[in-house]
Amino acid sequence: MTVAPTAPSSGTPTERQWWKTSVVYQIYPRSFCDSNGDGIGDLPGILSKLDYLVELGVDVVWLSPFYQSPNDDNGYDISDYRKIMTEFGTMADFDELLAAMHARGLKLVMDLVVNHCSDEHQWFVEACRSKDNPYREYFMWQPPAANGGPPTNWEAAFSGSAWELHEPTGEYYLHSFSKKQPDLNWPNPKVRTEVFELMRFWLDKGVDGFRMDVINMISKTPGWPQAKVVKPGPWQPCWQFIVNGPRLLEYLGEMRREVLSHYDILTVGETPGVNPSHGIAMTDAVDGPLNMIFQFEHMDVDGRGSKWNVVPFDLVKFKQIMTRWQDGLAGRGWNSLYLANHDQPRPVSRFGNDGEYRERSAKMLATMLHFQQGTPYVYQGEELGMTNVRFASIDAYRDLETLNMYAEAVGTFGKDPEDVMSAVYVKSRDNARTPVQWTAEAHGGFTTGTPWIAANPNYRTINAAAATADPDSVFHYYRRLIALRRLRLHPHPR
Ligand code: TEU
Ligand code: CA
Repeated sequence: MTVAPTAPSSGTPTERQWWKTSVVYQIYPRSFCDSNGDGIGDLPGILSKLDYLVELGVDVVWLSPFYQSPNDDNGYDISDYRKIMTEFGTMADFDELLAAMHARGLKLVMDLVVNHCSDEHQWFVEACRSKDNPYREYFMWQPPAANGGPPTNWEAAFSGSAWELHEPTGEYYLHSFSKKQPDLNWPNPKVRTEVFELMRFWLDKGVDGFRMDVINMISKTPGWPQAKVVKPGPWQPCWQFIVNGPRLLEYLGEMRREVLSHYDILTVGETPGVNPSHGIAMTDAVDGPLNMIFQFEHMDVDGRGSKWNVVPFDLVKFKQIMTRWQDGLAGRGWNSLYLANHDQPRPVSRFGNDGEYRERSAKMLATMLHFQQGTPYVYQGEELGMTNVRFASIDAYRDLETLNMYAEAVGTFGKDPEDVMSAVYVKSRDNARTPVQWTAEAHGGFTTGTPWIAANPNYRTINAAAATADPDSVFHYYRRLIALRRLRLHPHPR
């Protein structure tokens, strides 16, 4: 399938492929900077820190979702794709932020979450009214199994069954994540049309691309097969059935024809469970629908079967994985380069040493990553060498993936709470979601109020104010690393 891109052909190849020579900075708005003292990060807070990002030298900012959401999964459960989340601000705040970014030469990439939406989205509210409602087939419904239970034994990524019974209409709906995140039914062309229209809404406002949440889950294995029993309990891992389905490239090709090829944008697909051959199919320089993808093989090196079954990470295996992706995509596709994001533990704690050698290992990891071929991603606070957190009690954690796992492990399977907490300390997504540490003041200067999640107590020594004042800090090392890449890749500096 060769789709001739109709992207604007102006500019030199490098300018047309600016996403290859850029460094992307990811912001998780909820934890970045709170401007109004309600303890929740917001769009004006981001606006106040743009000059910090310009000093760091990044080119693109990826914002995790800021659409209207009940925040069951902190914005990855969208109830209105064309409204700004109340806690984060207004559409006027967004327009001001986008203009301010562009005025500084920064591009803005949004998080497109369309494998699922929120159960509070109007589409799902309508779909639940009756089995023959026009929106019913926007979602994936199945009748109960013969025993009255869920259609398959599939486990949701956030624990429990991947099916929820909607009693009034007597059918189950699929939710790969939480039960408040019903999967959208991509085989329905009306769903694809709705998605393409919402993408154009934001692209026509001037945004510069999308990070596409679990985009390789939009095509699933048909026929609802049962998953192999590999662990105790009724629910079994089903990743093999929910990623890389038979129509994935068809849907992405349609998205490219209908939307992506008409704009000069960056597109990166988040694609768990892929190997380099998937990477080439999705990012092929000629007819790949996406610019690049996030693969997860190097994120799975310290978990056996599950992220929570922690094993020491194998450095040789880590190097083999990075090499396989470099060699696999060289001259064919394009790699994203990342060690951190809002779902992953802090790299300096996970792959380095967050004690005596914190700064040195943070610099080592950055060097290893930024000198590979691909587009590097810096996650908020990574440039400060921020570390994992260790809250004394599960009550201080906020992430539903963590809380659901703990409740199931301790409540259902009777596991020792201390053993479960030892996995939480190492792998909870909240390690990446404690407030960015701006100063040594209360809560790291993130808020003048009470933060929605406690700050890491080490903000007193690890913070942006100290780092930007110290020429030998991790921050200035990242700044020099990014500048060196720019020198090498952009013969004509900005
Ligand atoms: O994450 C998808 C994904 O693969 C997750 O299962 C992730 O690997 C896991 O949480 C790691 O522990 C995306 C978003 O990045 C995540 O924040 C969302 O919760 C999820 O999709 C559902 O939208
Ligand atoms: Ca706020």
